Amino acid sequence: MERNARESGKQPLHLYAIGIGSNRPLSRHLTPRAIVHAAMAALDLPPFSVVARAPVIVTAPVGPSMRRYANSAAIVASPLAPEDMLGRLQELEARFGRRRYRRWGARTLDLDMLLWSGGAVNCRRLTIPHKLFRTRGFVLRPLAAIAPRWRDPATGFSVAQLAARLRKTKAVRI
Ligand code: A4P
Ligand code: MG
Repeated sequence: MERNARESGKQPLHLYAIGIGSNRPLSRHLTPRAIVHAAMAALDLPPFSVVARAPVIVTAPVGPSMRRYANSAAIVASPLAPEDMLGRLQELEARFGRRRYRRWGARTLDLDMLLWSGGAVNCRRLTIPHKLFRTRGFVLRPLAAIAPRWRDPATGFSVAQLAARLRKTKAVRI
């Protein structure tokens, strides 16, 4: 694919599974759900394009924040390499009013790279697959709706299998 892309003068496209979350409104109209939809629209403009979008779900907060979240996921194609992608996603978060006060604090928009078509990345600023995505229903439920067969390079399990395993663990705990 890369060679064909070079011959045609086009850059090769990578695929990213992006987790989207919001639990702080920006205004009366820009509720968390509306912010998630607006973020999806922004992810469909160059240098990105949306290949698949999951429904938006409402989830109970994990961590210190008390507010419920709107969560979703999208499969995004882009020529950007992971580190450049991180920079562009953080710019997008800032455009949607994101301020970083404390880890896991309430936020207008959180965009996490869950998986990418190139496998694993481990550097100071970036870990892909996202280090917590296997243990989180608010990530796996929407992701399983659009990419059930995408395999986690670390465990070999598909997203659908990871979601089923998580459901079982939760059922046992209850
Ligand atoms: N970073 C490393 N790997 C990645 C990656 N794969 N994608 C670094 C994106 N960023 C990555 O992230 C902190 C740093 O992680 C970044 O500067 C980047 O260099 P952040 O977005 O600034 O901070 P954060 O989101 O508070 O931290 P973190 O660890 O990403 O938290 P999570 O995992 O995003 O969890 N409950 C519900 N129901 N729904 C939610 O969406 N989200 C969180 C936040 C907690 N509870 C939640 C939800
Ligand atoms: Mg984050």
